[in-house]
Amino acid sequence: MSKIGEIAAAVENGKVKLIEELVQEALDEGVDPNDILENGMIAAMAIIGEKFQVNEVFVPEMLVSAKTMKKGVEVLRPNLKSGSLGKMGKFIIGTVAGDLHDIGKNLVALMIESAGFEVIDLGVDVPPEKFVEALGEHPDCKLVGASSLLTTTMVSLKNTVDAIHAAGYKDKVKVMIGGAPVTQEYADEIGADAYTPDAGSAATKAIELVS
Ligand code: B1M
Repeated sequence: MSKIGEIAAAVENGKVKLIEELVQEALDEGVDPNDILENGMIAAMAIIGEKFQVNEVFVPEMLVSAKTMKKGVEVLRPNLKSGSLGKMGKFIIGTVAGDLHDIGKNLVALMIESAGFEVIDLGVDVPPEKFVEALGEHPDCKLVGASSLLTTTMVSLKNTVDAIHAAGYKDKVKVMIGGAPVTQEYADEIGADAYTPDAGSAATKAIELVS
């Protein structure tokens, strides 16, 4: 099995103790960190999602896979970074109210940071008013990112955009949204400024929005 295959299998099977060593070995062998992320870890999480849908795995297994992926990303982190911290300005990010998924949000945060932004991460299950509060604490911040992984929490994206606009930030702050069930169409419908499908394109879009 290839190294990437071994990494994917470790995430899929929740081999928390093995993952750091495997990722380090792959890096030492010169495997591209983006390849490890996309074709190893993200691909494995997609398989876990499919298995969950057909009752082949359950929440505890999803949790262990998530924990494994997080450990793997920590080893990758220094290899994915490139930009100099904060030169592009601030970026407030969070997973919206009612939603506890944070792997995608963390990857977006990592890529945004790599693009040179200072990231203010509000965590998961973030109510709209907390996004607004953070903007009050960081008046120089021009970008907010909100993530949703559940169809049931997409409405929280709308509530977040509405709250930011109602607080008077419509012309000062751009809101970017994303997450597996989110689409460009939905972004247009709720008045978000941008939708991007993945972490890499989120970083590119963030740069575009402040340039
Ligand atoms: Co959950 N879960 N989960 N889960 N989970 C999904 C999302 C699901 C699709 C699985 C399935 O049924 N196939 C399904 C949602 C179905 C739906 O809404 N239609 C689901 C469900 C149902 C649930 C629960 C309700 C299960 C239950 O309790 N019965 C529950 C809800 C809890 C809650 O949030 N209130 C739940 C719980 C969990 C765990 C806690 C066990 C765990 C999360 C652990 C954690 O995050 N710390 C978990 C996991 C791991 C998953 C799957 C398997 C993997 C998610 C993931 O990390 N993917 C997921 C299945 C799947 O996604 N295929 C599933 C890897 C990650 C890199 O991708 O997050 O999509 P993703 O991020 C991508 C892009 O979406 C994008 O960039 C990222 C990287 O390129 N992106 C953005 C994300 N945010 C962005 C923001 C942007 C731009 C791009 O701009 C700001």
